[in-house]
Amino acid sequence: MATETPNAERLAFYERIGKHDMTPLWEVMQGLVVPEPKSPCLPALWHYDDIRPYVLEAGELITAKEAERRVLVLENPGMRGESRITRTLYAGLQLILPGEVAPSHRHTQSALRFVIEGRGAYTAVDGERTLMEPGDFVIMPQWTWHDHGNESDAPMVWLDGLDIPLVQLLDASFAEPYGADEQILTRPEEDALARYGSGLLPVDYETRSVTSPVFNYPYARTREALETMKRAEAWDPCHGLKMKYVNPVNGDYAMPTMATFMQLLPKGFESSPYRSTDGTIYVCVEGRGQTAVGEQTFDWGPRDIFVVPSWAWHHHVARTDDAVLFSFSDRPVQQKLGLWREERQAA
Ligand code: 1HN
Repeated sequence: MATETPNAERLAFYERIGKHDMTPLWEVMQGLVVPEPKSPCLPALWHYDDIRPYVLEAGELITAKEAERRVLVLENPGMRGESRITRTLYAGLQLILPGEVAPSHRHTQSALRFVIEGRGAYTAVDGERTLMEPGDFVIMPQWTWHDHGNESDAPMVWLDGLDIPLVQLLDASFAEPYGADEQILTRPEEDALARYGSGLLPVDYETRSVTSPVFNYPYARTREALETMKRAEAWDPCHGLKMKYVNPVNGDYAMPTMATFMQLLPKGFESSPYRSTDGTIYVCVEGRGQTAVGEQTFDWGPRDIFVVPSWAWHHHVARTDDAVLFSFSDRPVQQKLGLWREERQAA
C-alpha cells in the first residue's frame, strides 16, 4: 500500500487509466479495508423536552395528509443531510394530531414504531388496526399497506425506525400509494396479538413472511415480564436484564433487518463496558441514568433518544430508579452475513 504522495510518473499513469474508469487500489486500500470499524456515525442524544416543541410546531405548518408522513428526521450529527441516524438506519419523530389520517401506502422498507407520547391513535397494517400506547413496539413489515389515524383527543408522537439507508445501499426500493386514505380492514383489532402473541399459534400455521406475525408488542406485557424476571436478580454485567423481541414462529428477531430489545437496569446498577458492531438507537422509557460513550457522557430520562455508534465502548448507569431502555439496530443483518462482533471489557 502506498502511503506517500505519488510522484509525477505515477500521477500521470493514474490520469491515463482514469480515462478508462480505473483507479489504483494501492492509493485507496487503507481507507477501504480498515483494521476495525471507523464510522462517520457520532454518539448523539436528543432530549425529548428540547425537541417536543418543534414536533408540535410542525403540526401547525403542515397536515399529516399533505406531508403524507409528518416526521422530523433525527439526523446523526456526523452524517447531516443523509436522513440517517446510524449508517444503516433511519429514525424520525412522527406526529399525528386528533382527527388526522396519514394516507395508506406501501414500500419495501420495513418500519418499526415505538410510541413516545399519547395513547389511542392507531396504525393499520395489512387489514388490521392496532391502538397504540406509550412503550408499545409496533411492526410494519416490508411491502404491507399501512396508514395511521388519531381518533383520540390528544397529539400522538412515536419514533419511526426504518431500514431506509440499507435498502438504499442495495438499490431495492419500491413504493406505491394505496389510492385511498385508509385501507379496507379485514380483521378485528388485536387479532394478531391473540393469534400469534399468546404462546399459541394456529395449528397448521405456515410462515409466509420474514417478519413476525405479531403486530404490536404491548409495553404492559413487556414491562410485567421484566418486573417478574427482575426478582431472580440475575444481572448480566454489561446489559442488566436485556431481552430481545422475537418472532414466535422461529425464534428469530421480530424483523429481518432490525433487532429490537428492551432492557431493565436496576436502580444503582453500573454496567461493564461493552461494544458491538451494530450502531444502536436507544429510547429511555422509564428512569433516569447516564450512558458513557467513548469520551462523552449522556444524561437521559424518559423519552430521550440516543445513539451508540458501531464499535464504540459504552456503559450505562441507572441513577434514580429502575431504568428501562428500548433499543434497535441492524444486528440481524450483520449476524446473517457473519459480520457481527461484540466485545466485553475484561473484568
Ligand atoms: C413511512 O412510510 C412512515 O408509514 C414513516 O409512518 C416514515 C420515512 C420514509 C419513508 C416512508 C410511516 C417514513 C416512511
